[in-house]
Amino acid sequence: MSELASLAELAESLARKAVEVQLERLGSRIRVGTKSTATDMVTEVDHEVERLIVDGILAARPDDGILGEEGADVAGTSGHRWIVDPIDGTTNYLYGHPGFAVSIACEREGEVVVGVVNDPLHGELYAATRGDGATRNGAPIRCSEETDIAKALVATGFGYDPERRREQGAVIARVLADIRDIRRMGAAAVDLCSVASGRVDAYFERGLNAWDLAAGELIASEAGAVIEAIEGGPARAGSVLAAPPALIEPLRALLVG
Ligand code: LIP
Repeated sequence: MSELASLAELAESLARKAVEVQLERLGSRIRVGTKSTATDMVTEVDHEVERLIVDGILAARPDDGILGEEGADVAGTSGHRWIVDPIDGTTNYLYGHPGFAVSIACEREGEVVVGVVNDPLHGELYAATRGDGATRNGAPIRCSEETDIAKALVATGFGYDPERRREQGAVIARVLADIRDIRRMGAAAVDLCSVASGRVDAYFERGLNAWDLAAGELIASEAGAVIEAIEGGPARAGSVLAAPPALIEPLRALLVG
């Protein structure tokens, strides 16, 4: 088995175990805390799932590095680093609302080469290996071929900080009349997989972290989407725009206005 295939196999098996715990604890009484603001929630299940994934990675690959949303920070010596979001869409998880997932990516020498996003309530496991395309539940997926921005269904998200939300709301008010409609799912990893499968035509958001994006960006790009920063140039955690080639510039023009 190639190294990429064994990394993909490990990511997929951990993502399956992770959603078993998510579903087991869904709707049960769980401890909840807050992070950056009173609405930026973290649960004991976020921590439990992250621990499960970290233990699984170190058991299989003890020299790898790990970066996790809930604090995992392992340097590693192998040149490989895993980027983990145990529950992307924690607010949805707490409400039992569809649109949460586990997101696991593996970087080799700084480049993401494997990505898995497992969305339990939709029963969808998305996966990609760099250069090998993207799949949903094992079947190949491709992004939308929409070319008309006025007919584009666009996903986006909002931060937890009130000032940032005010700015993000103003952007929506500005672009809404020039696109088909907006979708707000509540989890960047799920949004990027929606772009990858053509469930939406495009996605953009500011102010995210590497763990929200790493796996989803590889899946969307392997499905044919272009992933860049909203202002242009390579995508970065603080600014991401994902769309089929024909929609990138028209959507950028609306967003940077
Ligand atoms: C979420 C992101 C989402 C964003 C939310 C939140 P979390 O991550 O995936 O795109 O709009 O505000 O940041 O906090 O659920 O891991």
